Amino acid sequence: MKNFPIVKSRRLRSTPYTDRIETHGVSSYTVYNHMLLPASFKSLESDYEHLKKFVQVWDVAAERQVEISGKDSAKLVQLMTCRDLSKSKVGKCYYAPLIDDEGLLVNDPIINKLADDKWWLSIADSDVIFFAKGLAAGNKFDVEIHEPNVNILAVQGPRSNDLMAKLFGEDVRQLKFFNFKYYEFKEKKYFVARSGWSKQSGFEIYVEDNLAGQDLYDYLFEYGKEFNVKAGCPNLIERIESALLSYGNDFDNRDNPFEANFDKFVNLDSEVNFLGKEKLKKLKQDGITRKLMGVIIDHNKIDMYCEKTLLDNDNKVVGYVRSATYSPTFKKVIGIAMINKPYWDNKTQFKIDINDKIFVGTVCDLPFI
Ligand code: THG
Repeated sequence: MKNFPIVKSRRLRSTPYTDRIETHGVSSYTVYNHMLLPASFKSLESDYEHLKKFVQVWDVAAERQVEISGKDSAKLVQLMTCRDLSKSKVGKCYYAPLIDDEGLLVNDPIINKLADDKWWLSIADSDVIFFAKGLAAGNKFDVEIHEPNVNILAVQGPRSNDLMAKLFGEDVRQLKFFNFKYYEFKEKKYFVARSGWSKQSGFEIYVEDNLAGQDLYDYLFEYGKEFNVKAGCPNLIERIESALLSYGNDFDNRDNPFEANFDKFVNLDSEVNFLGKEKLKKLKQDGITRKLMGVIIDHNKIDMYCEKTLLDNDNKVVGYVRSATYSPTFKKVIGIAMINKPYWDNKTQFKIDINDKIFVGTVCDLPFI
């Protein structure tokens, strides 16, 4: 596939950090929630090696917030997700699949509970705000729904603790995974969560003031010199190895939460009311016929811009690869694939056509690491 430049416009939104990441050498973008999301800096592989050893600052403003507040906000948020939020607490983040009336996936946000009547849904790439507004209008809920001006900076990598402590104080080291709190830097308060789209440990700063955020971006680099800080972004290799799923790539609105391995976030036995609950009960009873698994392919390169079919020796469909990359750790191509039930056995072999050549691979469990 040839690569072309991407034309920026008001519709393809920039972020408050776009000028800065361009100064820091961003080399490719993807589009996420109609916004620029950096995809690589030096190269996928060298970004990956750096992320696993040091600390990176990521412009993930494209992880937009859908703010839902008001008297019926808890009811609306619960209506959208199959995860039971009845015991949820202020200051905690919940990874929660959003489900429609057919029991199919709409998004997989992190839901932040700011107050009993105020929530931020930190969304993946689909237009959750219209889904939420439609449900609110149809149910005559007393809620306010809008996209606040929040632009996340993620600080990811093993040295992220040291860098964050240098800016926000030693206390920040105590913040637990999927909790958030406000911390001060230069007389301004910042919403800081222990989360992020890597398994290398890290934080996310939900910045609510563009100018302060731009200063903060620069300070992270100034203070981070001693930790070898670099600009980075969600890394395809790292996220596939860790099996961090990507809505629109690995699963979408044609898949249900069981097929996407979200079983532990599907609560069917509690009293809470959510869309598609009866459908999910039936799906659970009937059982699924395909699910996301890992694949390892004997090759050193793959270009993915659509699904690729996996076949067995009789040319029957084993499944479809949805994301894949070369992994310098495994020295093979690894991927996330929707695999049909007859082939769920770990170590099932398949064939795959990559640029008109046939390669062989095996099915495996996720995550890879
Ligand atoms: N951070 C924030 N918003 C986001 C993302 C993020 N919105 C879009 C996208 N990422 C949402 N998708 C995910 C997918 C996985 C995780 C978070 C967001 C994740 N999963 C952990 C895991 O799978 O191990 C933990 C899940 C758990 O057990 O609760 O972190 O990255 N702000």
